[in-house]
Amino acid sequence: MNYINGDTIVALATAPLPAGVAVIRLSGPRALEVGTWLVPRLHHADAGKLVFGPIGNGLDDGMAVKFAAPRSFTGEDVVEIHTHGGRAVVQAVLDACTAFDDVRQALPGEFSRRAVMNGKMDITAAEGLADLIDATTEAQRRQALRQLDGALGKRFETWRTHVLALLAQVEAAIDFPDEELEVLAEPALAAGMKDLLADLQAAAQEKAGERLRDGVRLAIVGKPNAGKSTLLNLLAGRDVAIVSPIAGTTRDVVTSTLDIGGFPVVVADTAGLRNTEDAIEAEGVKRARAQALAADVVVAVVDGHDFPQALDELAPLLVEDRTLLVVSRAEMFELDFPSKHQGFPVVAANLTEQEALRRILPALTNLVENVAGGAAEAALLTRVRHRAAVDDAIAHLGNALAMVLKAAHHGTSVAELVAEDLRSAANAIGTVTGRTGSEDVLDVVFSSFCIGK
Ligand SMILES: Nc1nc2c(ncn2[C@@H]2O[C@H](COP(=O)(O)OP(=O)(O)OP(=O)(O)O)[C@@H](O)[C@H]2O)c(=O)[nH]1
Ligand SMILES: [Mg+2]
Repeated sequence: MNYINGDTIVALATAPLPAGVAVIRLSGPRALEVGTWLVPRLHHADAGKLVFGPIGNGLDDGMAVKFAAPRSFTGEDVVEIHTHGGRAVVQAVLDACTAFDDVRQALPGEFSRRAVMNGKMDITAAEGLADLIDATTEAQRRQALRQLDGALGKRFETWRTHVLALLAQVEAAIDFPDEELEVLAEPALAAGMKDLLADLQAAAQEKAGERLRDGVRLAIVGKPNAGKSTLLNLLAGRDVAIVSPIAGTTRDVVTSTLDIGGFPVVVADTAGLRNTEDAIEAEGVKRARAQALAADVVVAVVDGHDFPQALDELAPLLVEDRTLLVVSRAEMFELDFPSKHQGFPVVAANLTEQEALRRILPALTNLVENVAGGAAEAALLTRVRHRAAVDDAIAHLGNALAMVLKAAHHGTSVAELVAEDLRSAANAIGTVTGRTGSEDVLDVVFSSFCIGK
């Protein structure tokens, strides 16, 4: 099925059934008519005011509210019907709605898509809304809410306005061919392009927004029997991985998504690193190294008896500002371990005791904050889509700048080409908010949303 904007759409907007209450949302030209047919008391109700009454011809008793276009979430006429959250109840109401001509089940993200089409919000805000619904940690919630409030959209709009201002300067050169070279040689033009390029390049370097949305990747590595799986279970608060005194227990990568200091972290426990004849274990060791290399944060677990010599072998996997050393079996030693080793923070603990968390968690939260911190306060790029658009704009703007600089030297007539690249840069940036671009962009963005959003 395709998105057809003239249709009236209907879907369950609340959680999977059965539930205490279900909210069914109708939006489109026939929403008021269908809603009023189902709940006649809506007829004389004020917009935005709940009315109580029978629903359909004896389908259920419940409440309903109407919003008249354009003052609604989607910008169209909208009716929301609150029923009891039983599967049969909801199905009966949906069936009653879709029995009307031109009323159909909503497609994924179609309510949000219509809100964007009708100018109620831009695409980044709709993405923020989807992220807010999916947010599982406090920092994710803050980032999503900022994006929903339009902070990221504003950032992209500022960039676009900047490109359009540059474009206006270049178009002046096209309009007055005699002065073309002088206009292009205007220092403010190249300087403006360089500034914007630097801004976009800095944004393309940001990883925190995406990490916060998708989860920081943390790998636990170390030699066999060091206590890696014990640490994962300690962090998770349950038995995620098998723990045993036999070296080589963990062979596969075992992951668990946890909330560490308000940040979502995908923790990967890995096979102990050693040379082994066992083909399966060897594959596990290979995967462990790959995990560590791809990780944002590495936790190296070292048995106190092997500290610090066991670290020599791990050295290639340990990165400055991204590594925590955890010394296990610390209870077997009288003397304290140093708090730093080769610049890496060290936490020594008995990993079989809950108490160890008190020292490990703050140290881990620090590292995770290095990766994803700040994202909740600033309007950072949160999706590959955003980064791809910025990269695209950088390429076009870079071309334009190169031509402007060359024009001054070689005196070739390039204003048209420069303008073309600037237009492409503006378009690339505009696709992120939906200011430019085709409906295909909307299709791609909203198809990953849930039905009812
Ligand atoms: N006394 C003590 N025992 C620990 C500590 N940490 C882990 N152990 C024990 O050490 C053994 C090995 O722990 P695991 O967590 O399975 O070790 P691992 O690093 O995952 O080992 P592999 O999966 O084989 O690479 C288990 O018997 C744990 O209970 C600690 O801090 N103190
Ligand atoms: Mg293990």
